[in-house]
Amino acid sequence: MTGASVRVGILVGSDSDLPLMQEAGRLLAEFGVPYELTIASAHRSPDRVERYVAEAEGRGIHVLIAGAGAAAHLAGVVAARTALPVIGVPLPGGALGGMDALLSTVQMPSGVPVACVAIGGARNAALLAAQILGVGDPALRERVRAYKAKLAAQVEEKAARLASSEAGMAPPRETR
Ligand code: RP5
Repeated sequence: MTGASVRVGILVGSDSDLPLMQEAGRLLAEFGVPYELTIASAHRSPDRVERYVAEAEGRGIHVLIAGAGAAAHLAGVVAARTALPVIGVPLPGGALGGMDALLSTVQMPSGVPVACVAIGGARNAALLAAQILGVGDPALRERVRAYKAKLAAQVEEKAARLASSEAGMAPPRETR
């Protein structure tokens, strides 16, 4: 999804991050949030990152999502260059299974916040972006509310299914 009305810019450090981070795009599309996805590496192409971030606000982007693995400095570098909210997604795949990316993303110095989601948490990043945009967009906020209501309904349904199965039966009184 691209165009003049893009509201969320998703950056990934490498094309190897795409399969996971495309999930964020899919969820934004479900919410009807125009987004774009591009590759820009804090280490391999710092000029491209800087250029993208410098232009983002002027292009109407309101939230930036940065997904990277290993020594994941992308979200922090983006946050250093903008007053827009930045959501970092630490990605697994490095030798440390994402712990490296998690710590690199979350441990920002005071004054330069990154809203860091869980390792591989691309969907939550999209959801958080939608919630941020929803502050000024009641219709979008309603769509987020409906999404959460659907999650709750799914839990109710699963609990009901479990309760009506043998495994979900209350244990006999004497074993409690
Ligand atoms: C990071 O290094 C990228 O975000 C990616 O997760 C990781 C490995 O990149 P490639 O070597 O697969 O391009 O900068």
